[in-house]
Amino acid sequence: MNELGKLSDLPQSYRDALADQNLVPLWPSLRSLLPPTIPARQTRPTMWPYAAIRPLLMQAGALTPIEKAERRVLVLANPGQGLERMQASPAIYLGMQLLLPGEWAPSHRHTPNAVRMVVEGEGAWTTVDGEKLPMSRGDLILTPTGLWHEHGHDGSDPVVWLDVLDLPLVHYLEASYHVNGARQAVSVERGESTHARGGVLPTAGFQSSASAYPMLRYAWRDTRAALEQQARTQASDGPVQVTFVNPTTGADAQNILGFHALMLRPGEACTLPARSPASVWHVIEGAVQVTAAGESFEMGEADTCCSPGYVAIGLHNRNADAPSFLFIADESPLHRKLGIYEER
Ligand code: GTQ
Repeated sequence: MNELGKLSDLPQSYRDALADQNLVPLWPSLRSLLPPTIPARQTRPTMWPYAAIRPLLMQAGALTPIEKAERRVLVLANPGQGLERMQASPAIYLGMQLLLPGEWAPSHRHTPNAVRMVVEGEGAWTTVDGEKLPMSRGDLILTPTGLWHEHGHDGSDPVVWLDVLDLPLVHYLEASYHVNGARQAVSVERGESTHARGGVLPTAGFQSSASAYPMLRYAWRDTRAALEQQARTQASDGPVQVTFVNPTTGADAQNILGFHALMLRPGEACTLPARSPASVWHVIEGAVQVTAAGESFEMGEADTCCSPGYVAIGLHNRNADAPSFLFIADESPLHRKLGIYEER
């Protein structure tokens, strides 16, 4: 490839004259902005073992009362991006949030979209847009952009969940802000919304569903049953995977990040093709070896890892006699909407 001129090839007086006018020559940076064949990625394959997070999160519970935190979260930061940037990948923020019995994380709404993947504990709930959603291990709770949400806990043991937000992207767009609100009046108790089951909707008005986000809670019991059902009917030539979608439109559940659940049959191993979006992998049940960009992680329940885009992902169910289940978050809706989605 043609060697391009460097900044140091230019006389200092010329560089100073450019800078004075807020001008920059392109050619010294052209190859790093548009590298050959494959993008440069700062996202480093990284694993965050739950056994390491949990004691530090419980310490945060003792050190910082909820009133002093609003959201008591340890952020899973990618060292390749720099810890201070608090991002797992270009568009994905991950946090492990702790709520202790009796605590309340007050109502607010913000521009970034969030979801919660419940990791541990019973008795907590999130109220989203007046709908009180119970939180149990493996449940996926949506808090889409602009919707009021608050968290509470009526149980007796700590509750922990994984927050997944598109905060890094929205922040990069200079569009990230929040608004605080009063405690919400609950209009729908215990997550029993009319959209609680995919495929059956209230007849009245179903063609013009008022809500852009008709389904806010995806119970793990139902997701797991869907995976097991698919495993029975799908030939065993690849892992069984489902995508969390908006039941009214069939589109991705949220606009920017995609969410999926994957089941590996007992002992199953596979390689997923290299895809352009970065991704996050979280073990809901079982034990899985995840391999990405030359790194291998032995992941047990509640462990989380991430991978940059454009690399193949190897998965190996370490249980020989039981299935394993993963929750996946990725940047695929964003890549598809931007027209940059690729599989290699
Ligand atoms: O629970 O609303 O991890 O607003 C980061 C920002 C959680 C939340 C986070 C948030 C929340």
